[in-house]
Amino acid sequence: MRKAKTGGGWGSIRYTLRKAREAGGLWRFYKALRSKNACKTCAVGMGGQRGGMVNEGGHFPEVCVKAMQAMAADMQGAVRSDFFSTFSLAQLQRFTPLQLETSGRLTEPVLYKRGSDHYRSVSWDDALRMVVDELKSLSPDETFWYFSGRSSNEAGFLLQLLARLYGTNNVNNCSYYCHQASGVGLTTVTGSGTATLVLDDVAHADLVFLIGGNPASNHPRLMTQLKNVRRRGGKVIVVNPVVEPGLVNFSVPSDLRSLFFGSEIASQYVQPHIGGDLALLTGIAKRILELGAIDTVMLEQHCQGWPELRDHLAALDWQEIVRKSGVEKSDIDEMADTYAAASNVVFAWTMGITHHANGVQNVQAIGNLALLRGMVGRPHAGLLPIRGHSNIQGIGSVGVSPKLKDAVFDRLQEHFHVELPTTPGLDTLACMEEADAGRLKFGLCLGGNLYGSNPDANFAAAALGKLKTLVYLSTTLNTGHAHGLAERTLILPVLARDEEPQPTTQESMFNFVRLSDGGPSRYEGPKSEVEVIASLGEGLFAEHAAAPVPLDWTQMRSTSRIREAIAAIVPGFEKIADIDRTKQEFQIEGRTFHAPQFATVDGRARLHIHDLPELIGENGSDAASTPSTLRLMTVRSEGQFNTVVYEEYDRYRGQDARDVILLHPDDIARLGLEAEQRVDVSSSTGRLDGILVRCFEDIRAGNALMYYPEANVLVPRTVDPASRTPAFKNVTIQLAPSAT
Ligand SMILES: Nc1nc2c(c(=O)[nH]1)N[C@H]1C(S)=C(S)[C@@H](COP(=O)(O)OP(=O)(O)OC[C@H]3O[C@@H](n4cnc5c(=O)[nH]c(N)nc54)[C@H](O)[C@@H]3O)O[C@H]1N2
Ligand SMILES: Nc1nc2c(c(=O)[nH]1)N[C@H]1C(S)=C(S)[C@@H](COP(=O)(O)OP(=O)(O)OC[C@H]3O[C@@H](n4cnc5c(=O)[nH]c(N)nc54)[C@H](O)[C@@H]3O)O[C@H]1N2
Ligand SMILES: [Mo]
Repeated sequence: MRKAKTGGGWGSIRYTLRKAREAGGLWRFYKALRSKNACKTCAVGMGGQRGGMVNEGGHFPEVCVKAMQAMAADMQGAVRSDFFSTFSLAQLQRFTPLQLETSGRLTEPVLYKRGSDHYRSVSWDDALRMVVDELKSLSPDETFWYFSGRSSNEAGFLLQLLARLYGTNNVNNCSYYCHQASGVGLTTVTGSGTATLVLDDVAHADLVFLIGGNPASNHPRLMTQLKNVRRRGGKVIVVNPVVEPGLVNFSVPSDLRSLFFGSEIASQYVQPHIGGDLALLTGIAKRILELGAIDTVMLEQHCQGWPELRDHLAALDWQEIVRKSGVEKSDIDEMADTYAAASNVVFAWTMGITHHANGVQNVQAIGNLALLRGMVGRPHAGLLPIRGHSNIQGIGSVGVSPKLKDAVFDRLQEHFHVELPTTPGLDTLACMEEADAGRLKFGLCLGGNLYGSNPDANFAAAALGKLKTLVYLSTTLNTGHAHGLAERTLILPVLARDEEPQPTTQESMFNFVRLSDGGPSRYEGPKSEVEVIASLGEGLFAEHAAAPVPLDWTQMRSTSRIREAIAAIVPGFEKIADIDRTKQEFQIEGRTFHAPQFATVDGRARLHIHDLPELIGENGSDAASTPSTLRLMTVRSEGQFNTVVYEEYDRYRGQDARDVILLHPDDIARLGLEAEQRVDVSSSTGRLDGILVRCFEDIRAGNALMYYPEANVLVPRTVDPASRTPAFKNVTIQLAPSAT
């Protein structure tokens, strides 16, 4: 398959027309996309009260093939009424993620009991009673509650409240497999865990560092901003072991000049080794210090730790930096020169930074670099973690984490006159490990695919299999509904955001809260997430003599009542109380730093010092390392959304299959392999046989690329100790020719 020469462009437009046909016609599809609902895909922030395809700066049209994919999937038609009686579990297990996703929207609760061949339908009443009875029979810390990032603030808030009032803090979300390192890292830098800037700041940047992300596929709307930076005469430095075609050139479909002629994106493209970022970022910082291009007022008056960082940088050895980053000194110098000459600099990053055993340190090193030149704490510059799911940030803000912020904890108790548990809650991987140890009995997942997103897929299936009861609130089927089933697994069908009967809210990665109107339900059967949760609350607490709770769960069926509670409880969310009446979407107070006054106790930002880690597999840093060791990253293709694979091919990287490993021609030769040959890939955790070797010049030699989620069999449960984020991007692997 030929690799795309540019990202976006006519390919995206052709794709749009195809998706529109699938969704029942162009006009119906356009109306759905333009409805006043926050976009369902990533967290760049689109839609809401200004209508779909409008960004936070009010710009229209913002087109994105991913939004179309997600919308077409929600409009695809209901699952056939005989689907679950026709296909046995064994057959579902052989379905690809695409076949599961396109089986149709779920419309009735279904139950699988171990020993039987099929899921069977159950009534809503029976399903809800089953969950309530099970919870009543367990002790709260035998349960866990996992949240994906597509649900609303209202559903997120209500479910975490339910879990805590029930008595457990085992409340967590997919962020622990995603941007947790950003949240923890940023908090140690600015005192606040999210982006320090707003969209308008990006619109004034003259330099963007884009580190460890592939927004051409995963955040296409951000590409417009990058194109604009270049058009204004600014620069974009991309740091990525892989040359992603869409980051070299991208045709923004909504811009005619860009559509016809393409837009150059990267002005400098730097390819470190996987895991080389900390050394590289530290190297740029050292060079900035050597150039004297530092903001002394910022460092001396508004930061803690400057003398220590200055001495540390000065003492570092260039050879060590070059060796541990894999980047030549001349390239580091060029990056530093560009940085020193720029006035408004934005640092943006994604999973190439967080999916490492030193993810938090990576984020801190980005913080250091930005603070060195005073690029945090003023307009038109700052730190920008490019978030994943459309409402993952909101879910975290409203309390979906094992430990609540002190203010939220206190106000929750006060507001509802309740006492919340103080036992420590488990993060996502810890829940899996406790389940595996047989200490958890029950899990409830508000969306997502906990099985498919986990490292060590075989372990994940075994761990979930030890639960007595697993409950999914889902819109469509995914691999988690076929693998890793508990003794009893229940799937409850829910409405998508734009089918909600009442308004809901979402938060973008720029800390902007949007109002979604909802809309008519497309199918008979699914219920709104809030309704399901409130029903569980009514059942669980109504006659729960042991723990009488004064909260009226029937009132909690109203999203506006829930918003009143969020406004009273979550700092910065006061304006959410009457957002459905005012229609005033808003920026959350206290998170954007346009002045050098930070959210730390003394108002100063923090600088951090790190030892530079060895690249894995080199210098004996890793027990498994041999001359044939490679570093493996597991990433998304152009045609997938997390564990949901919409297309088997990857248009940008020119791949027509997913059971492939992309290797640099030098590595293919070094290992005595040939392109198109099948190999067995093994790691300390697992093995995948019969994987096709693909010659891929765009990857830095010494590193390999495979697709998530299939490659999760190989990913060990190694986590960043500071954030508990797994090292999905840095796996030591060995290859051997397949026997057949
Ligand atoms: N279409 C679509 N959009 C999505 C998603 C999706 O699956 N599909 N997922 C959403 C979610 S939840 C998230 S978190 C984001 C994910 O968005 P990304 O983080 O862009 O997604 P990944 O495919 O994981 O790609 C990470 C990039 O990091 C690079 N990389 C790997 N290892 C390293 C390293 O050590 N250093 C550096 N500097 N780079 C490295 C890879 O080459 C790749 O280009 O996208 C969100 N948006
Ligand atoms: N190897 C490897 N593993 C990874 C990653 C990686 O890069 N490499 N990335 C990690 C990252 S960044 C993330 S965020 C996780 C993803 O982890 P998750 O968020 O758990 O997984 P998704 O695949 O996004 O979940 C998709 C499912 O959500 C359901 N869904 C969709 N819309 C809705 C809705 O409106 N409401 C409800 N209730 N359900 C809905 C559908 O059933 C769909 O099948 O995976 C992580 N795992
Ligand atoms: Mo994510």
